[in-house]
Amino acid sequence: MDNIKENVPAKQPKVLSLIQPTAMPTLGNYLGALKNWASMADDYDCLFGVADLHAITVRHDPASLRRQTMEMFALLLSLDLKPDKNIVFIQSHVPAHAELSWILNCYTQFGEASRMTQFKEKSQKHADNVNVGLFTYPTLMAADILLYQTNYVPIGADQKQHLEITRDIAERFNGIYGNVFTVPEPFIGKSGARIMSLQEPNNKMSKTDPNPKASISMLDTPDMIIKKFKSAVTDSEACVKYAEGKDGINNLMAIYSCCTGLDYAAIEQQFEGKGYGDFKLAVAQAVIEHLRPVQEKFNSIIKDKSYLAQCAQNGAQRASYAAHKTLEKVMKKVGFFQIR
Ligand code: ATP
Ligand code: LTN
Repeated sequence: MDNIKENVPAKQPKVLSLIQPTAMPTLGNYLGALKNWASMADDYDCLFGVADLHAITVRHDPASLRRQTMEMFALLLSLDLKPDKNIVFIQSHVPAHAELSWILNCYTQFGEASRMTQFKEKSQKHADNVNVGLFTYPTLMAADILLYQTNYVPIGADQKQHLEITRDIAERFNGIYGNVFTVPEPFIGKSGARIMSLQEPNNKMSKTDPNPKASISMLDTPDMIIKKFKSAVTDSEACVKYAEGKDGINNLMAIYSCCTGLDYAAIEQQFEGKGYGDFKLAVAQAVIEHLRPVQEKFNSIIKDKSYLAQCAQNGAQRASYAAHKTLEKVMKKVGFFQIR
């Protein structure tokens, strides 16, 4: 009996995170978020997905959304996310997300949704299209998370408020109907992995920055990467040292550290007496090597449309199965008439 127990794999805590297919991710998204996903793939029972339903909360071009969703999905398959063990899927392929989000809307107060800073920022940025979907963005995100009884949600600091409202909604629902939802915890990576713009190093590197020199896309070629690092903004000290006021160099050191595993003292030692030109080239080379395996895998996967379709279907089926257990329980609790 004991032997049988030993052979049964222990149940792993559940992890879920999604990314919007609004543009090809940057080196910032990779080092700050996607690389963390890959590092959790072995030790947790993970679901990773493309948040295409969230992407239509701002005006978009349908053809671009279709292409970007496929590219984002192919990119997720190119990371070491263990898709045989974990679930990699596209949000709109699992109708339970939209169904649960409607129910959660009815357990979310107008006032609490109005306090979301992302809603306030995006309503200002897209003043001509302040749609109701933008307002209920957090309840869809809560549905993503709560459907799978998620324990941990890897997110950037900007999404913390959305996780807090998710916890509030879950606790409120549980308070009325008993233990229906697991109350999730945020999993925020090291702040060291906040990568800044190469042109304005006190702003974060962002995939929608209109200046192409400011960010490294995950699919940039080696030549583009070298060019962008050569033109990265630094300072006039010509000394590779991590210090206050040296935002440009600090950022390059953070990137180099993430890609090589070296700490700042080791980097300072390696570049002692050398100029910024040498350092920038070394950072560019480290990034090129770091992205190379992901790019190679992406380039072969994106060409294989039938493999992509097969993976998307597999992800959708497995996610739907997992989501349904919670959705059915919720529907029963709120009193919907059940046929069976
Ligand atoms: P946008 O340009 O549309 O604001 P973004 O590049 O900021 O997008 P998001 O889609 O908002 O990226 O975020 C995806 C994930 O990447 C989040 O977990 C976020 O915290 C993380 N992330 C985004 N930018 C950075 C960055 N510069 N450094 C580290 N992590 C980042
Ligand atoms: N809002 C997130 C993307 C997102 C997400 C989620 C993250 C949608 N659903 C569920 C974690 C869990 C963003 O813009 N980064």
